[in-house]
Amino acid sequence: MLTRIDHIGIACHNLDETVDFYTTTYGFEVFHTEINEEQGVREAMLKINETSDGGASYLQLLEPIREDSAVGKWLAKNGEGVHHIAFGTADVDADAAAIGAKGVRVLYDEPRRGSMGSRITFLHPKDCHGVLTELVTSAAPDAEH
Ligand code: CMX
Ligand code: CO
Repeated sequence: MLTRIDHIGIACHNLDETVDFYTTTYGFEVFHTEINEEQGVREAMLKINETSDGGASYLQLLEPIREDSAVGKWLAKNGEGVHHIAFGTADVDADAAAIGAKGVRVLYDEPRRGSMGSRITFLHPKDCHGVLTELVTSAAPDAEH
C-alpha cells in the first residue's frame, strides 16, 4: 500500500546553487547528500515533513553526473524542473507487482538502491499520464540517519 509522498524529484544543472535556493528562500535544511553512481546523479534530500506512516516527505534535488543518465537526458531536453514523484510503501516488491499486474510498465525486474539505502523502482511515465513515478521502501523509515 502506498502511504505517503516520499519525495518529489527535481532536476537541476547545479546542485549547490539549487540547494542554496531552497535553503535560503524557504528555510529548508539538507538532510542528506549522496552520489548514486548507478542512477547517474549527485543528490540532496531536504526533509519537509514527517508522515503518519512513520516515514517522511522530502524534496530530492538531482544533478546528473553523466550526460547519458536519465536525469542528464531529461535536462538536455526539458531544462530544469520536476522530474518525478515518489510514493512510499512498506513493501515496494508487493506494490510494484500489483501495479505491474494492472498493465503499468515497471522499469526494473528487482528494486534497486535509492537514497539512504532505500529500495526503489519506477513506473513508465507513458503509462502514468505523463508522470515518471517512483516507488520507495525506506531502509528504516523512523530511524535517525
Ligand atoms: N517525466 C515524464 N515523461 C518523461 C520523463 C519524465 N521524467 N522522462 C522521459 N519522459 C518521456 C519523454 O518525454 C518521451 O516522450 P515522447 O516520446 O512523447 O517524447 C518518452 O518518455 C521517452 O523518453 P526518452 O527521452 O526517450 O527517454 P528514455 O525512454 O530513454 O528514458 C525513462 C525514460 C523513464 C525510461 C528513464 O528516464 C528512466 O529509466 N527513468 C528511471 C530512472 C531515473 O529516472 N533515475 C533518476 C532518479 C533517481 C532517483 O530518484 O533516485
Ligand atoms: Co527519486
